[in-house]
Amino acid sequence: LFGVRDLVNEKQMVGEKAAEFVKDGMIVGLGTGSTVFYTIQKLGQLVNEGLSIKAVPTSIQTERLARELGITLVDFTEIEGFDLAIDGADEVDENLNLIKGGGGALLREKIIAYAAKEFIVIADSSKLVKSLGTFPLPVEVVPFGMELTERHLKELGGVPRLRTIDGAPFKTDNGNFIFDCDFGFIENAGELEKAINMIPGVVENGLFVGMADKVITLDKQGKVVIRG
Ligand code: A5P
Repeated sequence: LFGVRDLVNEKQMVGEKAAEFVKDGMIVGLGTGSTVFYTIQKLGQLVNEGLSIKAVPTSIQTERLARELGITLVDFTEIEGFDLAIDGADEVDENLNLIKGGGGALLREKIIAYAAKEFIVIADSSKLVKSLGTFPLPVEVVPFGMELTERHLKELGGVPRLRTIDGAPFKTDNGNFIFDCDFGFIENAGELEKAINMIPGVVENGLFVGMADKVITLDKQGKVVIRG
């Protein structure tokens, strides 16, 4: 359907478009992943040319990249919130609800998106879906009692799989684990988001419901469009 080359190109197009929304003096939340990579690179270039922003990264990976590019990073004691947060997504539905967390950074991403006046999502065309749920929903859980947490996720109708890397459990930047959960097509994302978060042991899940203000993506002709 989509060539890998085309998707890379799409990621760059939407990623760089998002950088246009960043204005001088803004406090910006920087997302994680291969799409926002292009936004961060562009911001690095703009900062080099004189743009002045303060940023907070949503992952260790993004922190490294931003530092390399000379973007000023601040911590939470220095700010009260964000003018803007920009991030990718794993799925985006027609109501601009999202599944995120494919890269494992969902908790920090959600904390920052929640605190942002505006949350802009960037997505290549492979991310656009009618209903959420083909991409397994990432759920971050604390290690203590994770077998019980897994059971409760099953009781909600999910099929959880512990995320692993090189044969060992994948650890998030927060020292937690991730269950990638197949819930089939998700009919009521808002309800599921809340129900999952009611399970003790769950830290957060990758459903972002009603959070995205804008989604920057491409139309069928490959032109950048802004929804929302
Ligand atoms: C990271 O945990 C995710 O939420 C990412 O935002 C998401 O996986 C998008 O990543 P890509 O831009 O690499 O597809």
